[in-house]
Amino acid sequence: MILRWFPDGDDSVTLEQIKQTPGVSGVATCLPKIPVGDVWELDVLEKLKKEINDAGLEMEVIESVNIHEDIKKGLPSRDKYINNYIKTIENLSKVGVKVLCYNFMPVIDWARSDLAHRIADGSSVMAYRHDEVVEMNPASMAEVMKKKARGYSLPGWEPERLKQMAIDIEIYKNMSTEAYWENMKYFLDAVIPYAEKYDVQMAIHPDDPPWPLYGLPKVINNADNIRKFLRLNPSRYNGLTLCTGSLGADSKNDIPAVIREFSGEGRIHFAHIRNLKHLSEKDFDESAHLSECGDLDMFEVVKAYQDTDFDGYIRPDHGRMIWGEKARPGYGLYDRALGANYILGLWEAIEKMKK
Ligand SMILES: [Mn+2]
Repeated sequence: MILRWFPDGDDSVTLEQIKQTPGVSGVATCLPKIPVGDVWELDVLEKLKKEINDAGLEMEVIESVNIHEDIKKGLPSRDKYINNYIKTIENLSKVGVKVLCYNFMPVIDWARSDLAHRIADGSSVMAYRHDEVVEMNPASMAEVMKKKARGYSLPGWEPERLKQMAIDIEIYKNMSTEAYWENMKYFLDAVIPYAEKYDVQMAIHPDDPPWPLYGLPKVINNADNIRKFLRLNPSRYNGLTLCTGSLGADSKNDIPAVIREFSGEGRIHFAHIRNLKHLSEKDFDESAHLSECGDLDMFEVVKAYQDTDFDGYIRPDHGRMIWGEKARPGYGLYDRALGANYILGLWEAIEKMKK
């Protein structure tokens, strides 16, 4: 069990607090200041590892090393960025990283219409209202995201990414989904042999939300497409970050069944566990982790992992903002600590019931 943590003072949650959270042994972290496409140098990684290890925590998962848009667009310059990515994997391996979480979403990373939506119990959550998102354009959504981020950087909404947004969207509008899949395969076939060589498991995060926006392709969004993705490169090092909240935003996705299938095949390396409440087909509020607070049955989620002998990393995903905490949206300490211990409680109960 790990928690996501952001370095360089860009997180209200301290490593000391994470260390004191029962059952949590490490963090999933990142280096958002490094421009997308650049190599993550060894000395920077060693320094980060030392800070985390000195706090008594492990740094075995990186979330995320973002993919340069030229790779997704299939431009000739992609080879340079792919070589940089491979060099980063080598350096991550040298500091003991086991899992690399990334996503292959074009232009826009995850999207919400509100980052602090008040719900009935007085807490606030991240919310998605499809009509509002469609009415916005990516640039105005970027403004909304920035305004409501309480001064923290939002992963996936890095400033250098926003500048290119409008230009890139036009390029993707003229690209077929099949061409997009081919660009993904080109990346995987180049990178996965090195992931194997350096023993770093690649773990793609599903698209969030799991449906197309602004005419951009969304591809990691249901069981069929995940199967297609895993077949692009059959190595076990070509695996998944299975995010219950991202895939679960589409209520047609049977999350426990998806976990059973892909965890059973040893292809899930990192589990993101969170819950959400649907208001209509494409409108939802994120919720507390507890089954009764959302639409996902967390007992079935945890049981699916356990029945398939899952031995990868788990983290509670976004939490609500509760108890007056002021933190990066989705990444306060309190609700994620509750989520982590709820998941660990389910895990212990299911494990002992089996014996
Ligand atoms: Mn997630």
